Amino acid sequence: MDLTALRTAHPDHWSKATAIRALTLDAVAAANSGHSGMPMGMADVATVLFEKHLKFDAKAPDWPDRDRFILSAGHGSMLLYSLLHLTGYEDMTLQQIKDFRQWGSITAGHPEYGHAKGIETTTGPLGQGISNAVGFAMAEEILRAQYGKKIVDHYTYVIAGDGCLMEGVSQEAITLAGRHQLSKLIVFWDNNNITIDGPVTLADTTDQPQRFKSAGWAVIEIDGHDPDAIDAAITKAKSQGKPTMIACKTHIALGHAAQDTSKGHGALTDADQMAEAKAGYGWTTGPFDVPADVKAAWEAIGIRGADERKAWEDRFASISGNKQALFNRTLAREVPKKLSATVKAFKKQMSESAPKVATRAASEKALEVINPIMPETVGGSADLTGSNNTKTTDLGVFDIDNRGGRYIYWGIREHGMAAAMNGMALHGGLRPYGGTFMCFTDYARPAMRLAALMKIPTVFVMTHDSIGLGEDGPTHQPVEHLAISRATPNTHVFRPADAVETAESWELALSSTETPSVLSLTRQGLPTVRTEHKLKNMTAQGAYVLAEAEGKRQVILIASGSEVSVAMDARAALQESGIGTRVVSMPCMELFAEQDESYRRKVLPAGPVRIGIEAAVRLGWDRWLLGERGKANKADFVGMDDFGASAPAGVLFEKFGITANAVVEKAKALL
Ligand SMILES: Cc1ncc(C[n+]2csc(CCOP(=O)(O)OP(=O)(O)O)c2C)c(N)n1
Repeated sequence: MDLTALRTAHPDHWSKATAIRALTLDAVAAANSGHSGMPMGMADVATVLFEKHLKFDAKAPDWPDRDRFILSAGHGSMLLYSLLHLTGYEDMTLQQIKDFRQWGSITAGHPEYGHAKGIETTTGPLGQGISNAVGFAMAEEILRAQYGKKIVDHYTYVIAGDGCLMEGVSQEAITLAGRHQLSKLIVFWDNNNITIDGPVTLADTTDQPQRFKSAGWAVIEIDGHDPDAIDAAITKAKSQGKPTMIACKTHIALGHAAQDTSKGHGALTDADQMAEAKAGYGWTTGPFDVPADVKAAWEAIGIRGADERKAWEDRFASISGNKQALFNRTLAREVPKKLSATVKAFKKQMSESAPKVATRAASEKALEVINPIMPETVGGSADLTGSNNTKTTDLGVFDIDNRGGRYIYWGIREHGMAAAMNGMALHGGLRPYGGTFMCFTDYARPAMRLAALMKIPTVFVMTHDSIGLGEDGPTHQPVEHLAISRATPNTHVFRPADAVETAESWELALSSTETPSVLSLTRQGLPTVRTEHKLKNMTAQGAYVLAEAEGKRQVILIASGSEVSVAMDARAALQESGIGTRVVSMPCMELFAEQDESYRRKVLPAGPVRIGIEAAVRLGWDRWLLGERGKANKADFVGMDDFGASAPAGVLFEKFGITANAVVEKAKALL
């Protein structure tokens, strides 16, 4: 690579891009870890994007109509941190750059949403960012349909590397974006042919441009170090009428001894080689020292969008007060005032009519009354709409000619759906929920984990939540999935027992501002156990006394979901034998764990025999059985300890011993 030619042809551009390269080298060297090569290779693309195209205002980073910039190749975090620092984002100080990857800094190893303004999503797990971006672009389309182009009109730009494109989830994302002609999604592929183990060709020889084209994208191929070509490509990408992939041929670790090698991917810390690279760039200042004129040029880029932002604010002030209030409310993730009353009325109706319904069907009924009052909900399913019961009558279907549609046919793309839903939640203004079978949380899990880590309230509707799904068999019957979901920090797992608890769970999931929810719902019909109407959202406490013992309390049965009615039947039998039995419904362990000790003690007092009942593995239950004043010789569990089987649900519950009789026997054995 002839650096001198690049430098002399575009001196201003060169010094700005070099500032990114120099800061990256310095920060990685100071941390003695990190990834130098990717920011050094993509500095030219990023510089042109920020200088000429990205609509943003570094002084107003939350401007809702800003373009979104997503660094899918999150290991190149210093690219993003350099850009934010150079353009003048207030929180991204030089000290933060110096503290790259250190305890307490906002400059984590990989960009983390919430650490600093301008980090639109957490990336690092490859493939997530580009998949989030599809959700960002869909959100933009939906909100543009709702508010008009004057208020919502922005692009989503992504930098993705070979790793992102090799990950399976990227295929789901790319084909979705192509199908929906998301023309405001522009992806830069850092085509450097290098990964950690060596050249990409060690493991992959995909023709990426052909791959994108066959998915319905426009593709532009350029030299990723030529600022004119980059500028022209972005301009062209905006007029394609479909998503565009700009294949940028780049050199990883440009100008360093490790250029074009897999060594260049990682931390380049050798002092002599660094000095040599900087000399080649014509960069003469010391570590972390950006010349004042270069910093000033970057800061001018940082405020380039200020006028446009002010004009947007004027336009926003000119729309109706109601629209403004809705926009602000949904952006703040606040629920409408009507939600509480709507859920209460629904609960009353359910308690009074006491239907026998599957909780997936109850969920649909609840959504039928909630969706019309929450225009921010966006539903969907990964090709299981009729099974997940996620579609309600008023949503309309999101499509090329119906951008205001609020239901998304995600296709058989659980992972892509979950990641795109995260993108929608991150974009702001929408509350996505999407369904698949509980067993396939495995397919969505990397994105579910990131929702929890990012503190965003994505809702995962997971139906067919146990052997209760019956004949589809053990391939489809979750046994370990509740435990896995519950093991994830900052995740609420709701397993409602009936239509009333289902509505309460929805109210909590849709009111959450920082915690994703997993709604674990049944395929099979369940009797209503909450036959007495209570205004209070009982699920909010995580667990509560559903039926009190008559006479001396000798047994406490704790159950969730479909097993709450099993517990109620067991209680009836135990009471008949003169054994006072309390039933605790436990729809959400995490919320119960958050309650005061005094409330938990009231629900689970010391003394009585305790039996947990759940058609799933025991993992996670021992806190409630042995802990919380429980005793090993007075506790037992009725559930699954192996995979299920293919048979009618009723037969399975009998054969696996999840019955009222089994509970009664265990209780008597412990007394
Ligand atoms: C899901 C996932 N798997 C593995 C990794 C570890 N990893 C980080 S970067 C990388 C190689 C990525 O190659 P590429 O995207 O070409 O980046 P470049 O070498 O150009 O910096 C790998 C395997 C990861 N971050 N995420």
